[in-house]
Amino acid sequence: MKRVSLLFTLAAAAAFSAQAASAETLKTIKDRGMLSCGVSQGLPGFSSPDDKGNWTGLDVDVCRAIAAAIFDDPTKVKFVPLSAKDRFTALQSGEIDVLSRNTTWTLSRDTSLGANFTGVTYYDGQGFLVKKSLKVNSALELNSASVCVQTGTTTEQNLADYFKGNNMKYEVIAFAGADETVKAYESGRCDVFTSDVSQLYAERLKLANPADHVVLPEVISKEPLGPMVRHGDDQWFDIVKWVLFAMVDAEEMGVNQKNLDEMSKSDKPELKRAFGTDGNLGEQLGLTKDWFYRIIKAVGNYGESFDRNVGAGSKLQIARGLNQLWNKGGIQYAPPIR
Ligand SMILES: N[C@@H](CCC(=O)N[C@@H](CS)C(=O)NCC(=O)O)C(=O)O
Repeated sequence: MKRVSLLFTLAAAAAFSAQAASAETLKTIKDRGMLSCGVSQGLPGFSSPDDKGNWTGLDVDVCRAIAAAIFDDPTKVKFVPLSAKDRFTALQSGEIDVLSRNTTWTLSRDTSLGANFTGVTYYDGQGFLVKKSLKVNSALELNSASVCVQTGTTTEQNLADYFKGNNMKYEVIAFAGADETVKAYESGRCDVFTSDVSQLYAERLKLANPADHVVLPEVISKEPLGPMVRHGDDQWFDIVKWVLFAMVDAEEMGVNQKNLDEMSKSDKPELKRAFGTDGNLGEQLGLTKDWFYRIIKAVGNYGESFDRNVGAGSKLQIARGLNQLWNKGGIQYAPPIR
């Protein structure tokens, strides 16, 4: 009997200390009064600042949605611009609470960085941008090309695989930052610029004459992009996961920024659970009952964020494609809020 109760006490203590440790990130953020979010150094549609330092983008919306869930205020975010090379160290060191920076989920990143991916905000793939004047129609015509690429990316690795796999030669010209890479391409230091396709569209907008450049049809890799959190705080891991899921589920349930107030009064069981008028799911996450309302009020559902930042309502005009909801022909799918 004694032994059993000792074991029980030990188990309870372990559970308690795990809970205490797990509350750290949320507590740190609340004490600081601000979420620290790692983003790119300026990638239109995903994360870029305007001339007043106001950040927008699909990756930025994830940060704003998390801040809204915690503080009911999407402006309580400190954006930390990070190069591809420096992004993981910033997460490991605790400089940022979450990395939301067009980062591809791979096995080695998931296992070797002391961090976890929390979901997929954008299903991407790698492509090539060339000048139309080069008269190239396919990536398979790029034998002996010089290719501009950013260091510390999956892009560098896929580039090697693709050229090797197709018995083609190439010269790599690598840079640490996106701007340098694109400038080098524009000034003719290389024939090709390679990156995630969404980024090719985004970076093409920065060129003097975007219409002089074409994205080749080949997509040579899978680049599921998503936010990352440090290992060791499962509550925080859950929060970041479910903020993203809330945005996707809201779209599926037909909840958007315009009809939010009306929908929050609905009698539908799934809506009552999401809005916290039935149960306490938000509190189970360590947030408040109205967490879902706060998120959608701040950034809208996933589809609204997609359209505004990279889709039909944006300069990028990217089609939903794979990023459409699973029941509309795409693969965006979130577990149920229940
Ligand atoms: N998704 C790839 C590529 C990410 C990446 O950093 N791509 C460059 C290509 S332009 C970029 O976004 N740079 C933006 C920046 O450095 O701010 C990865 O996770 O490694």
